[in-house]
Amino acid sequence: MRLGPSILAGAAALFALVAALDAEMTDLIAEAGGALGACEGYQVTSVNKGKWSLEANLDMIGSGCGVYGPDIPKLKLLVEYQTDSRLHVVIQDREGLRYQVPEEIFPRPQSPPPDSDADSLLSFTYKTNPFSFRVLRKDTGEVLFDTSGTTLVFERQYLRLKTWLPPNPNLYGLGEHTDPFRLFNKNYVRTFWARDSGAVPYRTNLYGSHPIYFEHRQTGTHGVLLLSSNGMDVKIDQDGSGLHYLEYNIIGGIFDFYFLAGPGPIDVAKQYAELAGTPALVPYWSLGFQQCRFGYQDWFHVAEVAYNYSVAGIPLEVVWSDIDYMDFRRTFSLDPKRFPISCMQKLTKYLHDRQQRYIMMVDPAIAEYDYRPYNRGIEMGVFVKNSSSLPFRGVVWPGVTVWPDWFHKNTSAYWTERFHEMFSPKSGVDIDGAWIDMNEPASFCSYPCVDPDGDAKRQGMPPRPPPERQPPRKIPGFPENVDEDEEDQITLGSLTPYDPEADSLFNTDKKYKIDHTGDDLLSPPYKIRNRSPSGALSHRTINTDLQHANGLWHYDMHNIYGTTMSLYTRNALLSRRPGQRPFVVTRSTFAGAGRYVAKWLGDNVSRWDHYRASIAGMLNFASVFQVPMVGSDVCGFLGNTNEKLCARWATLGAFMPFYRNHADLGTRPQEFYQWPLVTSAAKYAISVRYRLLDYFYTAMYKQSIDGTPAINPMWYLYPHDKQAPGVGLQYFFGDCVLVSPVADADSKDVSIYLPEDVFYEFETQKRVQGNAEWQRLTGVPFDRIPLHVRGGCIVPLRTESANTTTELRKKNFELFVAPGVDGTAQGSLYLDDGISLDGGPMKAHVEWEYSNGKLKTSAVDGMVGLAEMGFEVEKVTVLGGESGGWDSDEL
Ligand SMILES: *[C@@H]1O[C@H](CO)[C@@H](O)[C@H](O)[C@H]1NC(C)=O
Ligand SMILES: *[C@@H]1O[C@H](CO)[C@@H](O)[C@H](O)[C@H]1NC(C)=O
Ligand SMILES: *[C@@H]1O[C@H](CO)[C@@H](O)[C@H](O)[C@H]1NC(C)=O
Ligand SMILES: *[C@@H]1O[C@H](CO)[C@@H](O)[C@H](O)[C@H]1NC(C)=O
Ligand SMILES: CC(=O)N[C@H]1CO[C@H](CO)[C@@H](O)[C@@H]1O
Repeated sequence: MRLGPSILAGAAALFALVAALDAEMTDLIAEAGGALGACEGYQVTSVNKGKWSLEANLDMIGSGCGVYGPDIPKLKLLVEYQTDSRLHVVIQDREGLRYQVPEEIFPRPQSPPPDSDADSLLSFTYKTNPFSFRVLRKDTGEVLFDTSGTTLVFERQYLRLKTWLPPNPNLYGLGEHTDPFRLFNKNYVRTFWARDSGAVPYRTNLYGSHPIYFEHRQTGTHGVLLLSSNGMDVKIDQDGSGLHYLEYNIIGGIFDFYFLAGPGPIDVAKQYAELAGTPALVPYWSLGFQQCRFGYQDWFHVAEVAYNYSVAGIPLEVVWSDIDYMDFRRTFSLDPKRFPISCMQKLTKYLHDRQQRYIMMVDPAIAEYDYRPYNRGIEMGVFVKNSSSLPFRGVVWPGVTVWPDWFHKNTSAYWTERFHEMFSPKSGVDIDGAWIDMNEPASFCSYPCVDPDGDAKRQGMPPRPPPERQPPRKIPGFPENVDEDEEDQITLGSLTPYDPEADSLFNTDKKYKIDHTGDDLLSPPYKIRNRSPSGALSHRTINTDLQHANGLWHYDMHNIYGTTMSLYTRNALLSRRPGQRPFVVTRSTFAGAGRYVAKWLGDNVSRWDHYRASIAGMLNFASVFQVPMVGSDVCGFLGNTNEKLCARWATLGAFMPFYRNHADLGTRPQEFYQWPLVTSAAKYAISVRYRLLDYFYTAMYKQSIDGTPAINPMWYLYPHDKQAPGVGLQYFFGDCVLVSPVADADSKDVSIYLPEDVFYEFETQKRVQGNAEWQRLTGVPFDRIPLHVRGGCIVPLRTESANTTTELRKKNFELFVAPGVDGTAQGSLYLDDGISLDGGPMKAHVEWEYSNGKLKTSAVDGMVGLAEMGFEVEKVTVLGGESGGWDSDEL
């Protein structure tokens, strides 16, 4: 959730804002070019070569150019061949006093020197005067990265480095953004600065920072990570002679590059996972369908949604509460009238008895108010402090707030204690997962935030409580109404004591020494294109000149605040239910966040272009950033959705990893049961999804093991296809099921691209020959989505769907065998208990191979077969019949 309250005023105002900001975005690139031309760069003055590494001193040529503040005259270059496919290149100050992304948040890979007969796929070459370098493919000499176009600029608050790109480069990644999956390669700037960014114009900065790109060529794919959390602009353009380039413009830190050799796209994905960390495997239930809304105003409302879903016969796995449940919007509190603890306990029991789950939102900002979460924070000293050593004050939903400093020694214990108290299964609300929002961190206080009290008042924070609670409704099966006047609170007496020593990772006295003497941390000379009215870095977040308890400055680590919160929240959930996989969904992420969290794409608008943009968003996170548990607010968040859009989105969302319908306060209700067409779309899509759920869970499992993507863009599976790199609206769910959503408003037609391969329509099982051409599908009903099974695949399915994943897990299996061009097919299935961190005592992993009309089954080493888990394959269908077409009763 969302923008400031003024935005809630209406969609019209919102779109006007978007248009105005768009208009400003014209001349992106030209500026300061002349002055930078005078920078002479650095020269190599000494070199020290090891077997697998190289160290060199770089000294500034001349007296420097001082374009955006003082230059740093003495640098150090470090080059390491870390594995056969990974090259590490660092350019930093010789003293080592500059900020680098802390190890705690991005653990560096252990890199034993490659053994003597290992060989690197990459090679590094450099020029000494002025210094520049290239990274090449060793076997072919193909240049992948080449900084010779401009001199290196390394100033205290501005770093520049540029690489040449091939003609019309295929670039992906560099998020978070809402632009096409294949990035623009002209007149394009990607800005990295986490901000609360609901419904923002395209081409602007969003909630998260993932400074990794994949570049795909017919000769191979490679990846480049610039490990930096500093604010930056990455400019992608063509120079006067038509040569493409990519240029980093960073306002601090160092150059810390990792080059990943591929050569296939999936190789690069796995190499990135090896570097950034493989994603946490999510609980099986979290793949079920979920419903949320800002505006479920009391506990009856929540229960009624769950009840109405079952009346409509639409499976619902999880129901969510947005900030409505809080007392005056204060994090870690319950509205005593609308969400009293005794009722919340009845609600969670009701849901759990029906095999359903409950998730609640948690914001990082803590209200400055006399209640335990604030008082404990003061006692434990955990809030971010200003230069007077007093908590920095800003404004969020509850009015004036302060923020946890994740790098304070006590914060992990503080945060876990909050979860123990508020969400204790015995005396609190027994949630099943946590939703963390506003963690860029967002503030409603406009920079400079000199009068937070006044600012809060002017914006009406906290908002008046909603109108009196509706009279309690009778919900069959739901506990009888409780005493209307009951105003109870969570009692703190019966807490399980929490042992803060249990998670000691950040519980250290480690202090960083970063030299920022003389730097302007609020308003650095180079202005990144932060999309805020004033452009100021600290606008609507906390001030960038604040120092965290471990000595790091917010200026440098702003972009990792949300990921640090993610890690703490995961730990807090782990300590509530030890041994069980936590489920945390976040808004702000940094490189490597997939190790802890799932991600929803933030505050989109109920519009067809946002429906389309959700595909690129998902592909970025799942296939490039290694945050595979990702999805959009199905049917759209801001503004009113409509029946056709919601029906299409219900079917599209079903083929994204994280599947949740969510709407904004004051918008029309959009639960899937609200319209017959949407009900039909949801029933169909959920039943297909659920039947495929173990197939997809297997894909998520593989990604958690070695980074093999669970969602694949077309070009990952067809890297030599010439058109695949530009296919942005079709993708593979797992690596076998091609999803080709109808993309245009109110249309029943879609052009789909099929590479040269065999496919089978999922519904009709009809064989379709792809011939590297676009085909027009017509008359796709609004409650259907075109799906194809790729030839060469064996897809395991549950024999039927179910109302919850608990019931689903009792069903048997059947196989779809989709013979490939050569008549063979393969597939696999992984099964475990779906909830334990280690998968539980018994795990099955089965592989199938089909050739010459015969099916062979084997169990993967160390795992059991299906029979041992109590399942069998009831039916095997070899796809390729001739009948079919869409349902004739068109909707
Ligand atoms: C549930 O269904 C009833 C009956 O159609 C309706 O009156 C009520 O508004 C619905 N509640 C919600 C939360 O959708
Ligand atoms: C799903 O079905 C099971 C078994 O019939 C039942 O116990 C459970 O209450 C149902 N849950 C929902 C949400 O309908
Ligand atoms: C940590 O919290 C304790 C109270 O629980 C407090 O006494 C101590 O000073 C805090 N530590 C720091 C470094 O603020
Ligand atoms: C620090 O914050 C306190 C409020 O917690 C405020 O009174 C004080 O003026 C602030 N100091 C500075 C230097 O901004
Ligand atoms: C801020 C924003 O626009 N967020 C999301 C809204 O729409 C698309 C599609 O759902 C997402 O990709 C955006 O990230």
